[in-house]
Amino acid sequence: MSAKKRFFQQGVIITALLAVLLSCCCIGAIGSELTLIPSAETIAPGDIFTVDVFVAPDVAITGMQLDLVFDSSKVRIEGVEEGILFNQRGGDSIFSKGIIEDNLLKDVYGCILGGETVSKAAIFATVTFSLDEQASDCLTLDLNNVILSDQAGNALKAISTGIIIEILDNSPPQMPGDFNNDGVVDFYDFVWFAGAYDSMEGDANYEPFFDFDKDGDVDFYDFVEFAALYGY
Ligand SMILES: [Ca+2]
Ligand SMILES: [Ca+2]
Repeated sequence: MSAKKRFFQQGVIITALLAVLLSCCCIGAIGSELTLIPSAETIAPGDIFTVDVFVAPDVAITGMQLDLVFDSSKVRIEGVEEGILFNQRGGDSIFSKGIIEDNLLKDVYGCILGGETVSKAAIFATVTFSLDEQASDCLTLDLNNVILSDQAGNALKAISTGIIIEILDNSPPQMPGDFNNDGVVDFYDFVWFAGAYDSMEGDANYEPFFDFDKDGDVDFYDFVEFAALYGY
């Protein structure tokens, strides 16, 4: 291979590497990412659960605010707590839990006192919800009006993603053993049964329909009765 050809090939490789590096830089410049992280993948009517607002800053930030959009016919907000985002370095911060208006938790904000900044990803706030006893289908949560700011008070780009959480149907089974009411007693029902195994009356995971012999607990004797229904 001639020196000229080798030089040309090296040039092509360097150009390609620069293009990849530049595209990576551009991805990083999209903005800080906000993600909602629920404490459970699925929830059942009456459940209390939490949702973390997780922030991954792409530049150093000193404050932020947001609104959380929820369906007040399905959930009620029980509390809002500050996460460690703005005091992860040991400094002081101020935090406002926001105001609840219809389907909106409005103006949750926080910032670091004393001009410090943070750039390490962490939880900004944790919201505790209780799901209504009549809630069904699914629950959608979204972030709105998100503003992040730097040390000088400039607004920074942020992208946020909402979530949809499945709501389990815990109405009593129409047919013994068919806990999810889909017409068959199969592995999915077994998973439900397993979740209640070893529970007693008064426990959060106890339901009378798992307690086949009605003696106040869900144990091996109930499993034997459930197993006899399996496959029907
Ligand atoms: Ca079933
Ligand atoms: Ca029992």
